[in-house]
Amino acid sequence: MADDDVTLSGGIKGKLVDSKQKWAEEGRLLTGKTAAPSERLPPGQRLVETWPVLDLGIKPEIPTHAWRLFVDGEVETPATLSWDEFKSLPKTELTTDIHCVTAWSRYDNRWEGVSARDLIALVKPKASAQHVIFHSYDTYKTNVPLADFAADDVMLAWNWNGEPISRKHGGPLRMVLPKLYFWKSAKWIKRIEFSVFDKPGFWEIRGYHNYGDPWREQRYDDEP
Ligand SMILES: Nc1nc2c(c(=O)[nH]1)N[C@H]1C(S)=C(S)[C@@H](COP(=O)(O)O)O[C@H]1N2
Ligand SMILES: [Mo]
Repeated sequence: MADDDVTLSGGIKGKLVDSKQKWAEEGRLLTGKTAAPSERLPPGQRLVETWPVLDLGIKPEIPTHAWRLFVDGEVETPATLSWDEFKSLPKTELTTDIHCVTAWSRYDNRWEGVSARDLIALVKPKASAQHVIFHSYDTYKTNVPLADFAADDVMLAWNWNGEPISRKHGGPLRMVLPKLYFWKSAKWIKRIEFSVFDKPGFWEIRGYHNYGDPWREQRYDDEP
C-alpha cells in the first residue's frame, strides 16, 4: 500500500469555518417550521440545478491504487478493502435528493455504489454498536446513529449521474445519507468506525446539530 501517494493540497479555510460557526451561533436561515417527510422540500430550503461544492479547503487526491477503506470498531469481522475488493461487493443504484444546511437542495441524483446494508452484512456490527463515525482523507469527521446508517437509502457511492464522482465532490468514494443534512455525507471516505459511544464530528462540535433532520430543521445545536 502506498499511503505516500495520497496528496492533500490546500489547507483548512479558517474564515469559512468561522463564518459557518457564526451561522450556528446566530441561528441563521431558521424558519422555525417543520414539515412532514412526505413534503419533498424541507423547510427553509431552495431548489438548485447546479451542484455546489462545500469542503474544508483540503481536497485529497487519492489514486485508486493507494485507496483503502477501513471498516472497524464494534464489529465481528473488521475489513480493510482495496479499491478492487470494494468494487467487487454487490452493486446498488439509487436516485435521491440532497439537502444542504446552507439551504440548497438538489433533486434526483442518481448514485451507483455499495449500499450501507451490504457493508453492514460484511462486517457484522456487534449488538453493542449504536453509532457510526465516518473519517475522511481530509481529516473531516461526522457521526450518525447506526439505525440511520442502516436505512435502505444509504450508500457508499462512486458514480453520480453515470459518471465517476469527481475529486471535488468526494471521489473516488463518498457517503450518501439522503434523510439527513448533507454534511453527514462524508466525502473522501477512509474509515467507517462502528462504536458503542457517539463521537460528534467536525461540524457537530462547532454548533451544528448532532442529528440533522432537514424536515425538523435541525440545523444547529439547541443549546446556546
Ligand atoms: N470529507 C469531507 N466530507 C464532507 C465535507 C468536507 O468538508 N469533507 N463537507 C460536508 C458538507 S458541509 C457538505 S454540504 C457536503 C458537500 O458535498 P458536495 O461538495 O459534494 O456538495 O459534503 C459534506 N462532506
Ligand atoms: Mo454543508
